[in-house]
Amino acid sequence: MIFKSKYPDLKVPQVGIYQYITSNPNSIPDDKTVYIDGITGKSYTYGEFKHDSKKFAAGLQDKLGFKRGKVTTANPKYQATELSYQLTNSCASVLIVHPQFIEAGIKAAIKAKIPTSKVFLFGDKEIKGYKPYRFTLIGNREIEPVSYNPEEAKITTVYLPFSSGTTGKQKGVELTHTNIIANLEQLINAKCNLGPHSIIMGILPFYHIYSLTCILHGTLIHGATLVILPSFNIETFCESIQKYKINHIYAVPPIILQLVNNPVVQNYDLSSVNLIISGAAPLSDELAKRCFEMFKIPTFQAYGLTETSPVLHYPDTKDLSNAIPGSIGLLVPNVKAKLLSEDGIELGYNEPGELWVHGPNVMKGYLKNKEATDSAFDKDGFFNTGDIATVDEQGNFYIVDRKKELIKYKGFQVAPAELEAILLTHDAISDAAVLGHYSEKEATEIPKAYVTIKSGYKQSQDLAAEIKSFVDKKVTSHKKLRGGVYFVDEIPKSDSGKILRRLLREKVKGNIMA
Ligand code: 4UV
Repeated sequence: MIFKSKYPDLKVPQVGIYQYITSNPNSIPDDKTVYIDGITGKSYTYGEFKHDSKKFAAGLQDKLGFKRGKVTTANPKYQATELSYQLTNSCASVLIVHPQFIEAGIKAAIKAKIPTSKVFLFGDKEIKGYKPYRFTLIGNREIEPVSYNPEEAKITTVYLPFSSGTTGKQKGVELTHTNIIANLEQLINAKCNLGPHSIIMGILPFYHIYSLTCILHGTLIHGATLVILPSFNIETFCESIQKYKINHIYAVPPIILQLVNNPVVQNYDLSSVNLIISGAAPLSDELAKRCFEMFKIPTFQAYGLTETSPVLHYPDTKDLSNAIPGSIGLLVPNVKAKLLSEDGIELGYNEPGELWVHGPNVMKGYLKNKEATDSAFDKDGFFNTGDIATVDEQGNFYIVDRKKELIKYKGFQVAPAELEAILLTHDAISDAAVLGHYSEKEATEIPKAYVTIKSGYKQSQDLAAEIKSFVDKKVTSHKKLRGGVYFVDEIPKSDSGKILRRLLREKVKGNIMA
């Protein structure tokens, strides 16, 4: 059966993203603070945000000849090879990089054939001849935003985040103006209790869709204030909550684990917080309950994917007595879903099946990848999430398993195919597969490699350690083989050469030679 959102359908404004986020539905005055740097306390008003974005747009147009198109956001901690893959794949012509990661940025730009004159820095300082974008790319005039007619808004890509989808390497996800605007409207109309009263914690990375839509754009359309921290440190996190009286936290499960386990938390007053939303990876019931018991902060899950802009499910946070621990909440407005059995049969209530969804927030497709796009959708336009879910009679959904290859380390995507390709370049390895294993201790999955080795090589702890370090040096921190490297006799494959991951998982259970 097809499950429909319980909320009334809504009409999505068909305009450009800038017009939408500055449409000011809550009549916020220009001098209200929108962003606060949680470390320095420096703040920006709604008025400054608008003027600066228009000047930046003028700079991009006047100095670099930018036309309408798309923006891709990348993990600032990427190694050069990872970044150059994304730069090349997205046909990037300019790179703005954090000064801390300038070495990798320059190497990646050279590999992706971006001239060094088009590499700029965040921040205020010039380093090695590379200039801050703020000094060079901010125009002297304010440009009026490009206006989009409804058809253009629907088909023009505005953001290009990367995701591995159900299989293979990372792919550019084409999200249109309408996709993002639809998702913000869906969030507002799904009884999310956010508004001008909200002071939101900005700890999650803005290059990831969760933060890009819900936090960065969400703050603007709700008329809220966002306190931004550069990285997670439990003391700074709690100090900022206390200092700025943060009342809404978007989190991932390992942050909640730190809150309940780290004794330093007791030194701070967290009483301003009235809701924690956890997403990007499964949150155990037990952890959510402990957080509520210890701090009296209601802690619930939401769910979504990069490909769905991202939010698909959200709990009823206006009336939390309706929200169910363990559930990811209700379908947001305008979204239809179906749950399919292994044989493609549509299932009913309380039957676990693969979750397929349909809605205005679902991506246009994967950039320059028709094959992956075609296989992500069925003939009725439903998109395959690759997750296994159930739904109860009240419309609450639960994620019970994941069918796709993806591993989530602390909410970050790890594509097994990418690590497998690196493993196969090691001299000793004849075949390899990477699986995710759940670590209760860290409240996250961790990637573990299984390898077969070529004749002439001997299985040993040293070789396993050397292979681990070989991979870890080539990837950003969240992709490291934290679960270790294990030797197996064979990687089970289908006739077409696809790794049979479930079978491998069964085979290695309690039977591993390391
Ligand atoms: O593509 P992605 O990296 O996207 C995300 C999105 C996270 C969101 C989205 C909307 C929210 O409101 C929110 O709070 C968080 O992470 O990875 C998508 C995959 O992550 C897993 C699932 O396997 C998706 O296909 N995932 C995301 N949220 C959950 C989850 C969850 N609550 N429980 C279990 N798995």
